[in-house]
Amino acid sequence: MSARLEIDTGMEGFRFWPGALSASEQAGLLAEVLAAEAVAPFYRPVTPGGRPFSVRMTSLGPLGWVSDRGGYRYQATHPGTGEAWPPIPRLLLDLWRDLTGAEPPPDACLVNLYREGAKMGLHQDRDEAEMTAPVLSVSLGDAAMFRIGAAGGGPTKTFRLASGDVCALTGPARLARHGIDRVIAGSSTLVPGGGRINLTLRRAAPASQQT
Ligand code: MD6
Ligand code: FE
Repeated sequence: MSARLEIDTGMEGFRFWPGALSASEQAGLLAEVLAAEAVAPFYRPVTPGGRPFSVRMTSLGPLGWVSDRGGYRYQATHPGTGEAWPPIPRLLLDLWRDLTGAEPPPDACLVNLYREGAKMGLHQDRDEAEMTAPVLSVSLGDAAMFRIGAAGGGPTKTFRLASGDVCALTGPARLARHGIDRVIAGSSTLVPGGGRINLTLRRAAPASQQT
């Protein structure tokens, strides 16, 4: 296990641990995600307005985030197969506990797959019942330019997220606006077929609810 050293982002509540996952941890986590893909295949959701995302998505855990004509929500089953989502890998649950210390543990892990040209517009993560719980993000594969700014608007900052980097939106940054401007194709060989995978751990159901 590599050291998990936090750096100062200059933004209160935006926490960043570059290189938190060792090469073997990254490879092990990727293998679990690719195995889960057999049960919960990546698919391209559409926005409530009907526009397809350029990012492919799936989820792990009791709940998964979905978007369709009906809006954004968390649900217990994959929208394509109707099956329950595969479990959240142990490494991620341990990472959540070690880095955030937050209780209860996460009950949803959104998995984003960025192939060539995919990006994600500025957004807020606000579909969770517990908006005081952090959102913890793990990056695998190609590096990406992550843009983040205050919830209310104003200037943004850009951070390069590389494979094995972990960051979190907590406290005053929990509702920060953020997105992925671009992925730097070919900057990593980790993901078969190229690209970037981002995993975000959340607490989607109320803390009082058993998961
Ligand atoms: C991504 N990340 O890195 C998109 N959300 O592909 C997110 O949308 C995100 O990095 C909440 C907290 C941290 C994040
Ligand atoms: Fe987000």
